[in-house]
Amino acid sequence: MSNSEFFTDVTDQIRYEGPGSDNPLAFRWYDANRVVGDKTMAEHLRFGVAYWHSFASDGSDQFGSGTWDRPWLEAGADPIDAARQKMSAAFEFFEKLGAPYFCFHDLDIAPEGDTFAESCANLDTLVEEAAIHMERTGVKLLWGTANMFSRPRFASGAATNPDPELFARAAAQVKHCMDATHRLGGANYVLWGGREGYDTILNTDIGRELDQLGRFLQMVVEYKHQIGFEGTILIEPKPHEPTKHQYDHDSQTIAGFLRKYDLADEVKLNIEVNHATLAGHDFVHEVAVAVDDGLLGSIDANRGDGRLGWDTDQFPNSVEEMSLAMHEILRGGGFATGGVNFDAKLRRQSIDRSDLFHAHIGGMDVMARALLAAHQMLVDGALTTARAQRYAGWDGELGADILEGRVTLADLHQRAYAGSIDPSPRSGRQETLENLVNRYVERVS
Ligand code: XUL
Ligand code: CO
Repeated sequence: MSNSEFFTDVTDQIRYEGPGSDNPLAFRWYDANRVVGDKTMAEHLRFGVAYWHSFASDGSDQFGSGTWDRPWLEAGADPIDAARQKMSAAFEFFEKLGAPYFCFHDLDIAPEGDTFAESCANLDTLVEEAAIHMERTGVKLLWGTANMFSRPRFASGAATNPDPELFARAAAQVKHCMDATHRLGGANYVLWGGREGYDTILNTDIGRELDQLGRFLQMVVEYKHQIGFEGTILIEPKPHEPTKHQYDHDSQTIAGFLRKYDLADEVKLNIEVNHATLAGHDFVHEVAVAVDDGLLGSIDANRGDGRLGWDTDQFPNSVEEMSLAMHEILRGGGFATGGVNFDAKLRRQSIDRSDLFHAHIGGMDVMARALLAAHQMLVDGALTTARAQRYAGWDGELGADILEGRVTLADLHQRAYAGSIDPSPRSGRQETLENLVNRYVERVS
């Protein structure tokens, strides 16, 4: 089926066998063609595999070298040949998994050259190679992005760098990566501000840096229109790591930033589960804020570890957590150009190539189950009705008078004073609702 054979333990495409199956290399919940509401599971979830964690990394961490069996990364090969091998492995995997999309950073797919021009030429070469694989397999690009955080030149940031030449170098890289994404028909273009923040306020002018970031993003939007790119520009929130403080802290912070720089109609969010955790939020909070503000774009599905304060990027395994998030996503109308990208990596001890399959199958099944639970909750109005009842007063005369500016503080004082305002508390019913959610999660079938 593919033109490479790195994943010899998996001979055929992973299939749906249903919840009763004990086959670890089969889907138990993700049934691509199953219709849920008005779309198939595949159309709802739009799964993407992250090139960086699965194909460009070897399992190394700050304390030790790589552990994973990744023959396509072995040293010695010419860098372009090695990148081609890596790409063959990636597309073999996408095809066997049945993943409809992938995501990449420029540096994941092509080696850097000695000059910027050489790096651009390398990327162009591998983009043409990707186009051939995509044509052959039908796998599509969910999003592309530029890596502007790994190399020493970006130590003080990209757009927020104190040196305008660094800003210019970053702008050039983004332009080239947007061209690559456009060439491959990408559904979105992502900007994660890896080092767009600071390590110490002692040397930092926050006002200037935010203005630089705002202008950078405006240039990205202008260029998108110039080349006719129809995908969505997405910003990915994260509160810290690698910098102590990152400007794209969380959904609400970015919403304010986008309004300040007149970008709210042009840019949406790519929300990552563990970045929400690091910001001190539940993932569902970040998603709900985006949905209510019309800013939901896409998600990076992973999880953190409750006892570790860093970005562990583990594959998702909580149906409950994802059901709540999917409920908000569906409430907002579902994904348009976005999808579910597994920005998740294997543990360092999961050294086998086939572990990549087990990880993605598990993640896809969790998301599929969550979709089913969320859909049913929404159809039954389990949470939406309870919410509507809780706020019903705001749909009445008093609520409308307040929100539409027909009454003042003094008017309300007068009404309360006269006794016509006399609120009585009602239960928030948290435990009842928690039990209700659990029932949906349990009963999904
Ligand atoms: C880093 C992270 C990135 C972005 C793309 O925490 O999530 O991989 O998703 O640059
Ligand atoms: Co991410």
